[in-house]
Formats: sequence, C-alpha cells, structure tokens
Amino acid sequence: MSKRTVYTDYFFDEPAYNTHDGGFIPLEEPKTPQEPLRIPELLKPDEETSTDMYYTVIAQPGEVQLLPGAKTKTWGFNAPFLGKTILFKNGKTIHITLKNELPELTTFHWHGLNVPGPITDGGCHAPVYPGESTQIEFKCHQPAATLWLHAHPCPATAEHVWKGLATEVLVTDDVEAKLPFPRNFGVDDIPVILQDRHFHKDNQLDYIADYDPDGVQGPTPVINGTVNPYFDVTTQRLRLRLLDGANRREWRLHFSDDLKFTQIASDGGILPEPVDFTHLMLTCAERAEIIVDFKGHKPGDVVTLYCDDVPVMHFRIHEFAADNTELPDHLVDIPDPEVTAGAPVHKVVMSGMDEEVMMNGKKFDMQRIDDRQQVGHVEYWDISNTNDMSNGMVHPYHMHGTQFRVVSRNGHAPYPNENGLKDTVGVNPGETVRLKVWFEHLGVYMNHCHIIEHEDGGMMAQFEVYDPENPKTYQLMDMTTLMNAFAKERGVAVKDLYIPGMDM
Ligand SMILES: [Cu+2]
Repeated sequence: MSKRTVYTDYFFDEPAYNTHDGGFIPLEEPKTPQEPLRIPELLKPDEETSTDMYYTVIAQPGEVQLLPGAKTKTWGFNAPFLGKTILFKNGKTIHITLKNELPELTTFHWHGLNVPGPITDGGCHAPVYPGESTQIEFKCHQPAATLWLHAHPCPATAEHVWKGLATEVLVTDDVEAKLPFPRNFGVDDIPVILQDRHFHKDNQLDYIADYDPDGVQGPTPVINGTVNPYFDVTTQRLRLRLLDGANRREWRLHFSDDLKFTQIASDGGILPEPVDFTHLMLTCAERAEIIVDFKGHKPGDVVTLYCDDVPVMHFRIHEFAADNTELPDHLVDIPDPEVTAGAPVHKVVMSGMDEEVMMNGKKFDMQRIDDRQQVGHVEYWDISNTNDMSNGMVHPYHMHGTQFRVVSRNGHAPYPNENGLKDTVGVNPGETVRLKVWFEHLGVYMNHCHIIEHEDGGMMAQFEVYDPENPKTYQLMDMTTLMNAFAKERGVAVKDLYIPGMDM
C-alpha cells in the first residue's frame, strides 16, 4: 500500500472563495429527472497517416434538449453544444480546417497547446468570419494532456463560451500509454466539463440578461451539457478528465462519504507523482485528471460528486471486475530547465474587480505588445493579485503558447498538485505566484485572467516571443475592425452594438 499523504483541504484562501462575492449565485440541485451523462463523441479525422492527422473543426449553431420542454439554442464544435472531443497524437503534424457556420465571427483557441501565435493559437487576431474557413497546421510536440478548444473573439469570448463553444482536446503519447491508467474512452476514461447556466423563458440562455462584469454564473450545474447527470460505472477505476469550463465559477469538488481520489494530471499533462485527495478546487480553465477507485462499493450503490454542498453528478455502481492496479509513486519526469542567466523577471499585476479590472494598470489593447521574451530562454514571471482578502477574489492567470512550472506562492512551495506542467494558475488576493516560463515558438500571445468576463473586460495583455536572429513583424487585429464586423453580422449600426466588455 502506498504511504502517500491524503490531502483534505482546497488549499486556496477561503475568504477569497466565490461564495463570498456580492454577485455569487449558488448552485441549486436540479429538480429535473436524472439523465445519463452525455459523453462527447471523438471527432473522426478526415484522414490519418503514420505522420499526419487531418481534421475539420466546425463552429456551428444547434439546439439541444437540456431541460424538459423546449430545446435550448446553443453553439458547439461539430456538435450542437460544446463539441466532439478532439485527439492529437504527439509527434504528428496536425492539419485543421477551421470552418465557421455561425452567424458571426469567432476564433478557435487551442488552450494549452504549444503552437505559434497569434494565428495558429487562435486568439483575437485570428477571426474566422461566418461562412468562411481557414487552415492551420502545426506539429504536435508536447506530452499527453487534457487541453481544450474554446472561442476567443475579443470582447465576445465570454458570450461565445456561454453559448457552448468549448470542448476537450486530448494529446496522447507513448509515455502515458504505458502508465497503469484507465483509457477506454467513454467507458472508464471520460471528459467532465463543469459548467453552470441560467435558463430563461422556454429554456433559453440569455447572456446579456445574466451579465455580471465579475463573471456570469447560473444556478444550474451543466456537466458535459447534461443537467442532473448520472454515469453508469462498470469498472472499478474511473478516470475523469475534469475541466472547469465555466465562465466564472470555482468548483470545490468532493464525493459522498469523502471518498478518496487521486489526481494524475494537471493542465499540461501527467504529474510527476500522483496526489491523493478528498477535496479538490479548480479555478476557471484549470484541468485535473483524477482516478476514482470504487473498490469499496457494490452494485446498486450511488456515489455523488458535490460542488460545495450541491450534488452535481451521480455515479451508479454496477458489477465490475476486481482491479488491483496500484499507481506507482513516481509517474513521469517533468522538465525543469535552468533559468537563463541574466534574464529579467517579468511582473504581471492583476488588479481590480468588476469594470475596474486591469493588468499592469492597463486595459487590454490588441495593438499593444506589453512584454517580450526570447524564444528558448527560461525566465521567471511573478504574477500578483492586488485584491485584498476581505473583498477580493482568486484570479486564474493563463498564458497562451506555453506550459509553465509553478515555482512558489508568496515564496512558499506551490500546492501539492501544482508540481506538473500548467497553463493556468489561481492567484489568491495579496499573493505573488512565481512561474518559470519558456516558449518553443515565435509569436504574439495573450496572457489574462480566465474569469472570462475579466479578460473581455480588459484584465489581459499580450507579449511577443521573439528571436533576435529572426525579427518578425505581425499584422495585429484591431478592435474597430472586429466591432464593425460584429455590427454588420448582428444587423445593427456600430453605435448600437452592445457586447459587454467592449467599453473597457
Ligand atoms: Cu479575474
């Protein structure tokens, strides 16, 4: 038996939990009947060879039966809501046709993928207009991980994600394939996208009605696009690829009877050592792959997953074969390169709440490069949250184009499950989190708070990864062009266009 510590707390600072926000909307247990958890299909490649994978990813409108009665009008990737799960094999060259069948422009951002910016990365500089398609191509070069694809068209990112433009992207490799993890997709290895929504008249979403500059929330947990889901457990061990895909909500997760579970991967891939918990908090955009062992349960039992004290998902236990697999105490080696001699320490300050949010005292500007780092160099980034503890919040800080290491929190060791590669880190009020960051590709990238209304509202900046031997200039998108396009697509005059966050 392993002697690993079992952690029983959420690590983050309790006074900063979203439950203390003035605008907090508590989750409510749905009163609708339980429904089987929707398991997204795997997106079929158009073609796959020993070296290349070809995909077509379509942003499309649709409607989905989320509640009894009227279907809800939604958006998704190759599906009416959320999307099919997309799989990249490490080492292959990936070719993707990005197609927009929505009535307005959007972008396809590969959250956590190490690809060149700003176009392949798919931030605000890479709009795909309605009825159009573009191509991207990149070499998948990173360890197995649970990443995700979401829309990122400034300043409408939050609205597009709220409507459903978010899905998981799995990277697989030979290292992960040898580890004793469940990996039968849809059976014992399942995506779990944690979101919340507010349903209005006729079961419709109304983003504008629900708008809150500190992040839009709804009382109904929606898991993989399922309200009140259950999952039929047919194996002793179950791997959940948890993604906080909510616009603002923190998920403080625990199972009934404080069932122990084990985190095996964070944002950027497998952890060096498995971490055992009874409680786990995820901030927006963070991922955790966990293995739950139902050894002590018998057919007919139900194990419930809670967020705070609200049930969000039920696991119905069926007959399963005994499985005595023990996880090794060491899983993988994680890169930890030396900081480049003489490198500067980058400073990022997240400040404010509501409309006042800023990064380094400024609102986001698509045409401004706020920082630079040389490609291949390894440098510290100190990320501070100047909110105060009595009236502040955890800002989840995200960087495009990299998987970083968390070095310290206010000079102390990071949380026990932060020893792997990450692309998003929750920063407590009054805290400075030191990251060690390096890049493989050139480009202009965004860094921001992943409370999506905060990024739309301007708590966002951008930096250039450059090569002094190969200086580049970038054609950067501007807000006027995007605003004119949105106005035309929505059939309103520019002066009448309202996208929350646009006046940042
Ligand atoms: Cu924030």
